Amino acid sequence: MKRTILTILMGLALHSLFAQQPVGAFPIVASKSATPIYVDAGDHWLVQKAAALLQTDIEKVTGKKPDTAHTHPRGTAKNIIVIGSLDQSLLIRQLVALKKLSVDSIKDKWEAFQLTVIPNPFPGVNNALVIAGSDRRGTAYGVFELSKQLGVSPWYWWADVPVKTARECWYNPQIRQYQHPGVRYRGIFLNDEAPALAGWSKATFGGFNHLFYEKVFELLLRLKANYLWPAMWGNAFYDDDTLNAVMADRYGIVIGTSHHEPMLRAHDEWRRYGSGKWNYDSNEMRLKQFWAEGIRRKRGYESIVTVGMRGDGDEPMSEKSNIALLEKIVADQRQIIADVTGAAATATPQLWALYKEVQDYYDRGMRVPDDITLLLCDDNWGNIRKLPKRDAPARAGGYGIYYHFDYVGGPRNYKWINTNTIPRTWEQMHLAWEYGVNRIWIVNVGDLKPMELPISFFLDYAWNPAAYPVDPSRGYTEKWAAQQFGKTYAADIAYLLTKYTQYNSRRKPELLAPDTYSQVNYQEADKVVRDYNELVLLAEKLYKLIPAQYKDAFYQLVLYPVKASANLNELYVTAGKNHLYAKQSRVATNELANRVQELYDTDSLLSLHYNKVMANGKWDHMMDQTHIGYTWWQQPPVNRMPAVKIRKPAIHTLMAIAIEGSETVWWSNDTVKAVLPAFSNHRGDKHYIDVVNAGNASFNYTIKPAGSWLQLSQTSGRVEKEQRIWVQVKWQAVPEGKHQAPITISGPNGDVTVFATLEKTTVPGLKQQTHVEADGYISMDADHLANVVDDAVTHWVRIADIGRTGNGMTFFPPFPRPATFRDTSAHLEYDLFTTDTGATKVMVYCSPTLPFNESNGLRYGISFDEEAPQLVNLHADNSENAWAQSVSDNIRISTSVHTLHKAGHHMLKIWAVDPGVVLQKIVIDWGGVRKSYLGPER
Ligand code: REL
Repeated sequence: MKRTILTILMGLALHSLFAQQPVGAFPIVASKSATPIYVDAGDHWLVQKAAALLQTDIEKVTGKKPDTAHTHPRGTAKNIIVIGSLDQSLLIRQLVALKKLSVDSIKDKWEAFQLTVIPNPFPGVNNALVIAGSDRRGTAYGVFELSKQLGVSPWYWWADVPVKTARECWYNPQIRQYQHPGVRYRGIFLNDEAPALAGWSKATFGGFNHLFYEKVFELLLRLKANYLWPAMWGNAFYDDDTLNAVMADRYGIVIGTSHHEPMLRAHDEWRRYGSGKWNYDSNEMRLKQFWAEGIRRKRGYESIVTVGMRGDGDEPMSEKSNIALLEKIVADQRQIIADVTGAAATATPQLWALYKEVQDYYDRGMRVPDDITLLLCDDNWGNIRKLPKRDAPARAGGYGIYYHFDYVGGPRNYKWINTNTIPRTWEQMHLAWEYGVNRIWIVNVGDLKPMELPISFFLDYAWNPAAYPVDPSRGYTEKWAAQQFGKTYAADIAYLLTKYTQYNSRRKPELLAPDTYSQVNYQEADKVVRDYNELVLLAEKLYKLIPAQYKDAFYQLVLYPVKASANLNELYVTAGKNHLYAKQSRVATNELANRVQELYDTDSLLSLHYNKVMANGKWDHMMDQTHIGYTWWQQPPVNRMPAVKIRKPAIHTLMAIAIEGSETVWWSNDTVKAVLPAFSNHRGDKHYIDVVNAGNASFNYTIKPAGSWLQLSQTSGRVEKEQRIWVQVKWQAVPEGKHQAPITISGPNGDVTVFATLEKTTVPGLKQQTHVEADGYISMDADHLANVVDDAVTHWVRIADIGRTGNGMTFFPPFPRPATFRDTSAHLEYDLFTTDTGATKVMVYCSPTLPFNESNGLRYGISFDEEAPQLVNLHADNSENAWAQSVSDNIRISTSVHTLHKAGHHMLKIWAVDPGVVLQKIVIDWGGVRKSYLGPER
C-alpha cells in the first residue's frame, strides 16, 4: 500500500504517489485517521448522497472510514472536508461571508465546482478541504472528481474496476481545481435494450425499476453527466416504477424521452393507455389528453420535453403529414405545457429532434419557437447530418446533437459490441463544438455495456471540449486505461482498445460475410485475421500478468471484445476460405468446415464466460445479443453459423496449383497461363504458390524457378493437404525493366508453370516518401506525404487511427474555403514516380462524413503537377444506396481521372476546400488494382 497525493496539471488530474507526507499537504487519510466530512443538514439530497458515497469511496481506498457530520464543525477536528452547494449550504455561505473562501470562479455558473484547501476555516480548525459547487450537481461532480483522483473509477461498479488502494492520501493544497461544463446537457440514451440489458436488469433488479436506475444515475454523475433518455423498448420510465422519476430528481438527473416520444411519454405508454390511432389528424383530442398527462406527471422535476411527432414506432408520419400540421402539433404541445405547468411554455426546456425525415421538414422551412433546442442528429452511424449555419443568429434554445454508438435499423443493426472509435467520435463531435452545438449532447449507447470506453470519452469531451483541441485518441485512451487498470499496462491496453475498435469499425460485425475480405488479393483476409490475432496474443498475455483482482474488469473491457471480435472475423474469413477451397477441390476444404464450427462454438463460449463466469455471473444476459447470421437489416432470432461446403472425395492422386491473386487452380499441363501479382523492387513483396492436394493420396513435388532471380521458401516436399511456397526476388541480380520468370512445379500428374512478373525500376532522386508505381497502381496512406502546405487560414492535422487501415488527414479550422486555388493555398503533396502514362484514375478514400453544412456535397481539389485542380464531390452520388454503402463499408471513395503525359516523377496535390473531409488513403490505378475490401496496401 502506498501514500497518495493528488495533484493537477493543465486541467488534467494526475495521481502521484509519494513515499513521505509532502510538506504542508492536506490529509484525507493520514496514518491514524480519516479526516471527517461535513455537509450541511440543509443541503440538497444529492449533496448528502455524494458525501456518503465519498465516505465509502475513502473507506474502499484506505480501509478507514471518515465520519460524516452535519453540525457546525467548530473546534471538532484539526482538519475537515467541507462539502456544500452555494445555494443550500450555510457552511459554505459562512466561509464566503467570512472571506475565507472565494467562490468568484464558480458563482452563477451552471454545475461548476472548486476544490480548495483553506487555512483556519473555523475556530479551532486548522485546515479545510472545501468542495464547493455552484449548484447541487456541480457539488456532486466536485466530490466525484476527488473520488476519481483517489482511485475510484466511475466504472468501479459497472465494470468491476478495482479501487486503487492506499494507506494514506494527501491533497496538495497548492492545487485549486475549478471546473464547469462546456455542454449544458450531457447524456446517454439506453436503447435497443433487448435482449441484453433487459435480460440483465430483470435478472438483477427485477426490471427497469429505480434500483436499476439508481446505479445508472450514480454512474452518470461520476462521469459528470446530467441527462438520460431511459430505456423504452416495451419499458416506460415514469410508468414502470413511480420511484424512477423520484430518484432521478434526487440524483439530479434530467430526464427526457427519446426523439420520437413527445411530451415525456414513453412510446409503450400509448400501447398501454392510448386509444385510437397515433395520428394527430384523426385523434387530436386523445393525443392531447395523453400528452397532458406526461407534463402533469413530471411535476417540478428537471426534464427536457421532446416536442413534435413522428409516426407510431419511430416511423415517418403518413404521406399526408405536412409542415403546417407539425407546426400546429408543436404549438398545441406548448399550449399544454403552459396550461399544465401554469407558466409560460418558455419556462420548460424543450427539444425538437431533426431526426431522419424531420430534418427535411426543417429544410423545407418548418420552424419552432426560439427557446426550443434544435436537436441535430447523426445518420445513426456516427456521421453528423447537419450543423447550424455559421452565420445563423443565436437561438435561445441553442442546438444539440443526438449521436449513436448503437443502432437498430438499416442498412443493418449494430448492437452487439463496441465498434466506435475515439478518433472518429472526437472528429465528428469536434465539428459540432466548433459550429456552436453546446446545449445538448446525447448518445445512444444501446445496452450501456460494452460501450464503457466511448461513453467515457463522449461525456468527458462534452464536459470539457476545450481540453481536446487536437486529436486526443491514444492519449485519452491511455489515461482511461490507467484509470481502470493502473499505469503498468496502460500503454499496452490503450493499444489494444484503439486497435480493436479501429478493426471493428472497418466493418461492423453484423455486416461481415464470408466474402467481405478478399481471399486471394493482397493477402487481405489473412492479414485481417492476423491483425486481430496479434491483439489476442497481447490481450491474453496481459490477462495472465495483471493482478487477480483486475481480471474481471480486464475480461469485460479488453479481453472479451478483443477475442470475440477476432474470433468472429476469423469465423467469416474461414468460411470464405472454405468456399474457395471447395471451388479449388482442396482436400483441406472439410477441415476448414470443421474449423468454422469450432470458431462458431468459441463465440458462444466467450459469451457464456462473460455472462456466467466473469464476476461470478454478475452480468448474466449482457452478452445475449445475437450477432451471427444476419440476412437483412434486422437481427436474426438466433445465431446461425455461416454455411460451409463439404468436398466430395476424389478417386485418384491429383495435384492442383493455386496462386495468390486468383481463385482458379491449375492442373498439370494446363494451357492457361498462371501469373502471380507483379513483384516490385520498391514494395519488397512476397507472393505465394499453393501446391494443393486435390486427390485421394499424398504426393511428392519439386518446385524450381528458371534462372537465379527468385528465391523460394521450399524447393520440394510431400503434400498431405497443401503447401504454401513463398516467392521472393533477389533484386541485385535482376536487370532494370519488366521481366517474367517461370517457376515449374512437378508433381504426380506432370508439371505446372507459374510466371512471376518482376518490375525493377530505378528511380532517380528517390526519397523515402516517394511512391513508385508497380503492378499498375500506387497505394498510399493519406499521411505518407511529401509536403504539408498550410496557409494563413488553414492548417492540416493528422488524426491517428481514424482510418480503416491507418491515420487520416483533415484540416482545421473546419470551415469552408473558396474553391479557387493559388500555389500557396493549403494542400497536401504526394511524391510519385510512375511508369505508365495516359489516363490515370485517382481514388481517394475518405471517412463517410456527410455534407453537414447544407452544401450539395463535400469537396476536395485534386491535381497533378501544375494542372488546374479538379473539384471532386464526395457526395456526387448522394443517393440512399450510396449512403448505405458508405456506412456499411465505413468509407466513401471518389474517383477523378487525369492524364499524365510522361512517366517519371509527379506531384499529386490534394487541396483543402470543404471541412470534414478526412482523407484516409489514395489509390492511383492504371488498370492494376484488384478487387478487395480495404484496397491495396502500399
Ligand atoms: O436509434 C434510434 O434513434 C432509433 O432507432 C430509436 O430511437 C428507436 O426509437 C427504436 O429504439 C425503436 O423505437
